[in-house]
Amino acid sequence: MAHDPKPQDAKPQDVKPQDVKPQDVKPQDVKPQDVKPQDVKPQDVKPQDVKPQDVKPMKPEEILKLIHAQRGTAICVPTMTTSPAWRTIAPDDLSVGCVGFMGGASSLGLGLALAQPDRRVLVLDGDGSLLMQLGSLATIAGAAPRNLVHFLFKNGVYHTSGAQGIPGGLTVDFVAMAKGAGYRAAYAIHDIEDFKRRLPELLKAEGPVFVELHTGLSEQTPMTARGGVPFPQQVTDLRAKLLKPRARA
Ligand SMILES: Cc1ncc(C[n+]2csc(CCOP(=O)(O)OP(=O)(O)O)c2C)c(N)n1
Ligand SMILES: [Mg+2]
Repeated sequence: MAHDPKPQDAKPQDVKPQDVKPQDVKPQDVKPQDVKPQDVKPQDVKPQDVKPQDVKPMKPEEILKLIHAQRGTAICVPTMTTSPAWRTIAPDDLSVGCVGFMGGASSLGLGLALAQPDRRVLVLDGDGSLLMQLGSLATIAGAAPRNLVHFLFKNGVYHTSGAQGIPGGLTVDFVAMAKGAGYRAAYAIHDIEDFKRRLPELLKAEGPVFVELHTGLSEQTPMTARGGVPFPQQVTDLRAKLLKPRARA
């Protein structure tokens, strides 16, 4: 006896395009290979779609040299691949690095900013690190330290641990996240000349200020340039410098 056709009996070739209603198509049904270049309109391309090969990313070391030259008496909190470069560029700095506790640089910077309200604190963060402790954006915005500038070195990868892609890669919009969390201001900078022009203002601006820096990979990582002062010793040294009357810049 012939049976009634069941949905599982339908073959793909039995389904005609005109049978498919827009409401039947779910976003997860669209495969990248289904999208043809001619389907993409210029207005569909968002800044976060720009691929690294389209723009020349800034060199982290150049950024750090500019920050070093203009930091004044600021305390700096480098982490991950900004750490070895910062050690070389600013060996006697008022700084304390964050390497053993991934994602802690911004919270460490917040504590320092609250403890030293008359001094600038500059966090030199990694994108993978910030993603790991994203809630720190809201914590910082809530505490609203006027003296904190949060620089994010956005390279799209966990460079220190072998350059694996971070979740979302370069599409993650940290500026929107920082603004959404409540930072007083948040900017993205792609070009070193633009950074040079804007840095003096950024260092004076009322915080918390967030600056997403589009960078390439640094020359060294904490894995290729091991060493440096252990964290507890860095804290002791920084405390001694800060408590000295007229702590040096
Ligand atoms: C909780 C935790 N998970 C993983 C690691 C291993 N780890 C060390 S460095 C690193 C990557 C850091 O990436 P990012 O913050 O983007 O800095 P970059 O190295 O790119 O400068 C990872 C995953 C860690 N240290 N702690
Ligand atoms: Mg990174």
